[in-house]
Amino acid sequence: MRILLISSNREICGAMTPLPLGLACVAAATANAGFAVEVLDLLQTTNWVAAIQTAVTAARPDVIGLSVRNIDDQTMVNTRFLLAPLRDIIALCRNLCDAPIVLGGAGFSIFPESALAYLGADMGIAGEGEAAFPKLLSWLENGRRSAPPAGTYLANTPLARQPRTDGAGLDSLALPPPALWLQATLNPTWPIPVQTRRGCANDCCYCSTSAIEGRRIRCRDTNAVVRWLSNYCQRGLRNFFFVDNTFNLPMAYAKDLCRKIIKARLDINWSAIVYPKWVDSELAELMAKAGCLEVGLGFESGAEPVLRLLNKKFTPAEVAEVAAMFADAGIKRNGFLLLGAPGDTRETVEESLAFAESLHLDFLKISTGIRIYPNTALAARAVSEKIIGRDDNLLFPRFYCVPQLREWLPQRLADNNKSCS
Ligand code: B12
Repeated sequence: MRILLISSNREICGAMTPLPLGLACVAAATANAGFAVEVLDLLQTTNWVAAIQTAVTAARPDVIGLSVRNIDDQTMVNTRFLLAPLRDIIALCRNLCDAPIVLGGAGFSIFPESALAYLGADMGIAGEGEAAFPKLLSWLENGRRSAPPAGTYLANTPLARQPRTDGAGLDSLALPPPALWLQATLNPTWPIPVQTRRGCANDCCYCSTSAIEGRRIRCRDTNAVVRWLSNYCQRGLRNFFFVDNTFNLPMAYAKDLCRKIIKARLDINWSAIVYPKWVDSELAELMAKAGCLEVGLGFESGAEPVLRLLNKKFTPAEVAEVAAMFADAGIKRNGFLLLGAPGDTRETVEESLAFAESLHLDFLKISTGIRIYPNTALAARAVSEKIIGRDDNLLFPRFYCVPQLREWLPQRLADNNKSCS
């Protein structure tokens, strides 16, 4: 069977542009299972229509796999819904060939039923695709004679929510070599995404990660990660982004990884996302020595009662300690605030803004309102507070914001900007 895998994301965000690592992982696993695979990344093309026409004509696919990453930009004011252009991609594929279209990816995993219905594809897989996609291909190849493999959602077929399909340890899943997914014309400023762990058990009340990666933390062998990184270095690529939800957890694993990167003298630069607790100065220093230039610190609030309602396990004092450790190690800190969260009042918002300022961060992103994802504690709260209805289709972005702050927050933040300029 010939398989064409298309990454549909066309959102370029400067030096942070996310190359499609997930699709590349699925491609590597599919090729290893004996299928003929071609990968098309629409980010790395200038004319997506021509690129799809050329790829479909050349590959003559029996199945097309399409990754669905972004649903929207998670911004409450003037929200951008990013799924509509995918309908055009699917329509074009349908015009060019009869291959069934299979969806997968982070955005799809959060909304399998509603994304499948909205996009009008044939089927989809929620969760990780390395094991599930080749199984689905074999099922299609064998004429769909048995029940579809676990984890599959079929169009127009009401199914119970499918079980997660990620039983395997990460070391049994292939890592994609550069040639499989990076074109020769790759923009050298875009970091190569690296994933060393999956799963997060922190249960922040609004977060969708457990729908995408599960709650169980699974780690890849650090030697394999270092070998993988050095493959990219050999191609002259030295700029990476660790896409792990929390680079610092488990801390012993993070230290081991940094030590091995240092020992291998890879001479790389990278950024990572850090949970602002469970960091010590040894870890911050090891990260700096291993090439970390910048960390994202999603502390979201500076007010203890709000942090508790968000189900954060840290206090503002711990965030300040962690921020200082990274500054001392020479690592830049990007902070994130989510205002209008459960429990927020004008006073807690002022507290959070003052707290963020006290950290002397290198960059601060302030969001107002929190994107509501299905099956989260925040969604249940939003239903009970009548911010959303029980049956609202959350594929179409809805935001939690304390009603009394909805009007005031944008004005307050505009004042903040004025006083900064
Ligand atoms: C790291 C990250 C970033 C980094 C990316 C850095 C980089 N260079 O790659 C940064 C900070 C830049 C970023 C930015 C944004 N992000 Co982001 N990001 C993530 C994060 C934490 C990890 C993504 C990742 O790389 N995973 C690793 C790979 C291996 O996994 P994967 O892609 O999911 O692939 C697996 C499966 O999904 C599946 N699969 C994938 N493709 C396919 C295809 C088929 C056919 C099949 C069968 C299976 C399959 O198999 C793969 C392997 O198991 C996710 C949350 C999460 N835990 O997933 C959010 C996430 C993807 N981001 C999200 C968003 C919204 C954004 C932004 C729009 C935020 C903003 N307002 O700026 C931007 C968009 C950027 C852009 N231009 O597209 C949302 C998307 C959902 C939504 N509401 O749209 C997520 C899910 C977070 C969330 N809120 O839930 N992001």
